[in-house]
Amino acid sequence: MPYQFKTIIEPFRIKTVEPIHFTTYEHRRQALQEAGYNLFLLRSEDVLIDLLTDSGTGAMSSEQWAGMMRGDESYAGASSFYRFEASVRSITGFQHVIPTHQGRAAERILFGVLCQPGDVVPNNNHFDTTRANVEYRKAEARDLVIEEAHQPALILPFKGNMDVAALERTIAEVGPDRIPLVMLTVTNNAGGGQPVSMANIRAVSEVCRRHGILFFLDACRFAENAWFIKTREPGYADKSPAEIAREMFSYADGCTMSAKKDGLANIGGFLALNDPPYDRERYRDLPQRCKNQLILTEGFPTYGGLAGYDLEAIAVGLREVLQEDYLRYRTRATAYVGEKLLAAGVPIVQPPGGHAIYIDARAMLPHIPPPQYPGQALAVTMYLEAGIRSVEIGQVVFGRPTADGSPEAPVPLDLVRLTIPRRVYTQSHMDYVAEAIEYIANRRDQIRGLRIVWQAPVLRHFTARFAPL
Ligand code: P70
Repeated sequence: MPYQFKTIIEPFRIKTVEPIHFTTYEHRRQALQEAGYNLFLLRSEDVLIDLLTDSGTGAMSSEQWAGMMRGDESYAGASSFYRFEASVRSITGFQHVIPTHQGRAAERILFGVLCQPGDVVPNNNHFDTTRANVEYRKAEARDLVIEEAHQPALILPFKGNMDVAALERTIAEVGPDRIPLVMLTVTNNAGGGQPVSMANIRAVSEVCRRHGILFFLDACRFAENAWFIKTREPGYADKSPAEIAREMFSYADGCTMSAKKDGLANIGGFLALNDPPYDRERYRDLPQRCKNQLILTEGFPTYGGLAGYDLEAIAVGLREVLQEDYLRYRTRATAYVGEKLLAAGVPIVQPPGGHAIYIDARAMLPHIPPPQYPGQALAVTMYLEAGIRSVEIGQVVFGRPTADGSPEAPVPLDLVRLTIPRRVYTQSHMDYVAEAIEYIANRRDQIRGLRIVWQAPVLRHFTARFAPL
């Protein structure tokens, strides 16, 4: 037997490099002040290591760049579209493939066509734009993740699962007529990047079918979810990630997708669906009505707001993301950061997710109450001390201001997400991140909370301005 080496290495070598920018403490202090302590408002040149998001920030492969040269920029019927459609169909099995400029455009089209005021849309956890697009239709976005997901330190293989009994109760209470669809977000981004098991996907699908309700996956990180099923769920060890992904999609009627994540592309997304199997008035001609909306705001159905070369990059990326070498490295690289932080005594959401490590800021900074945004305070400190840009996923993203200016009701978790772009940073970058966070953790008592001085009525985290307390 040949020796099995234990070190999991990056399954690529680097052909193009991009400099990153070192700045002084004083420069960062100034930049923060000008940005109103909102890391979204920083210039990227002022950031050393950018862990704001894994969305659109990945490095493309030589095969993807080669595909881009093949891009057919015809307005209608471009060959790039047919390659894109074939790739999406082979992975998802869905009949209708509608390209969009990113995930939220697919959400807006789907919810715009399906949702009416007073409806309820259950999900394990809606992510920010998904919730906003449901609420924009005056429908309720209801989170039904299992109770255990609210205990950050608890280790469970599938903490992204939906509470199926809670789904049954919701349907009984609201009535199936007011539930246009049920969604599952794989992996569960708002809840720590935790996966959903195949058994849970199947169970949710069965409930939906029994009540004649459409079931969609928010599939942004479907490949990472498939890998966790392969490595954690009995019966899947010998199946390929592609086979597992295909089974995941087989239980759903459609999906929304941001190709900026597991599409390994810098822009793009899609809505893919089958003809609804139920005879309900609001499902009539659903794919066609989605395409009509697409033409109104995104573009003709064979490009949907994307260039031909974007469609090519996605077509190739969707296949590369399912390669075992890639997924083994991807999940290992993320877990590596988590293990280093745990060893330094930093509380994180356990077990490590696929695309990010989530620091439990409420546990780390117990002296800062939720209405003073402990996650934002930690994220700001990480930038100030080390030039690292992370993102708060907690009170700032999901909290809502009160009408009378009294303290906001606390949301379940205050997390800071260290989001790892795909195929971009090396192990030494992550060693630096871990060292910086350990340094900050040792001085955590000195961190103070913030207050919001300005906020937009929806998706406030992108543009809000803060002041230190
Ligand atoms: C992220 C970005 C996007 C997203 C998602 C899920 C589960 C849909 C979408 C929308 C958003 C973000 C958050 C903080 C900082 C920067 C960006 N998630 N569903 O990083 O897709 O962005 O293509 O419209 O995670 O998690 P799209």
